Amino acid sequence: MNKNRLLQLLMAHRDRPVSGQEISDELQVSRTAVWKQIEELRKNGYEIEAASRRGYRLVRFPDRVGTEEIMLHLTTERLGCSIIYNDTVTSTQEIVREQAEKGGVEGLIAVANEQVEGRGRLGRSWQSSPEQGIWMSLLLRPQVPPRYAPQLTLLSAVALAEALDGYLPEPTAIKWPNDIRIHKRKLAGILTEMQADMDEVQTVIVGMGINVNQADGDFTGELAEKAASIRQYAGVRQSRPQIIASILKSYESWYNEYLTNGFGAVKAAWSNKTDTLGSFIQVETSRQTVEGTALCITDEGALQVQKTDGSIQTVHSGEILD
Ligand code: BT5
Repeated sequence: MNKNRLLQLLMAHRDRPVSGQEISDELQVSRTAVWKQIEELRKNGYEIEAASRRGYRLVRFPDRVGTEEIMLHLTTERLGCSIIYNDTVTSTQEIVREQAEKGGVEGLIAVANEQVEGRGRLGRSWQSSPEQGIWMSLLLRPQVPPRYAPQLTLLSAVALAEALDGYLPEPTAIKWPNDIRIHKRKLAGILTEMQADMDEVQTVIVGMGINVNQADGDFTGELAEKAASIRQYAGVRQSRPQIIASILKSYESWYNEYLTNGFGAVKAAWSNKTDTLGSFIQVETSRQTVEGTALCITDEGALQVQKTDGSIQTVHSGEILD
């Protein structure tokens, strides 16, 4: 018997118990097989209530981000079509890179419960402790010129921010290029890594790190002041597989829009959702620190800054100092 079909059935009837007979009719298996599978699910951490004679009711999911748990919530067509779950990895970026080299399909994702070498941009590290967050990488193969790669970074921020807003009492804001913040604290970060030849992008690996269930006191050191989790604002623990499904849904719809109609709608949505534009900022680039008012993003996804002398400088990558 396919365990997913049993889970899907229990999911669809979470408001009432489903009898063993009903399950066995629906899935065309014996009642003993149903009972065995229920036991198997319980072993995997699903809490299933068995009311005498009335049947089974799914009460609680395990807090796992395994393939099966994610698939239960998925409503996408392409993104998440292949899911690689590992309990502990160095970095999910590495898992997707290996798959990309072996010809992995667009939409493939790698998810881990813990990363021991989670990384941010420019060699920085990303704290990815077990159980508490979503550490996920997505493989894309967009057919666009390499100079458009920053557009995908901004697209990722829009898709992620929009999905996370569904779990929070107040909207998030994007800090250029791709930090998702609430009350100026970092809730999520995005790392976009690209492989390209002269005129076309081969693969883009989008890494997303989202703080989900950390409680007060779980962020230490520099993160104590800078980081936040969804739980801290929503007040209760959240289901990580459900959030993953929401992110992929939002991502798929923005990605389809981008591939069909170009960057226009993404640019508008990003500009609406950022708290960077209009502010006086200092951006550290690899060569210098640029100071001025953040004006807008260009059609290629770079940031335009108007300096105090009135001149305008375009910044392609860098870090805005707080
Ligand atoms: C980022 O870099 O924000 C990109 C983070 C991407 C993480 C994902 S997780 C899945 C995939 N696998 C990986 O190995 N990485 C990706 P950046 O803008 O450079 O920000 C890094 C800075 O954020 C650090 O220097 C810290 O100050 C801060 N930071 C580290 N861990 C954090 C956390 N859990 N929450 C909030 N801030 C954090």
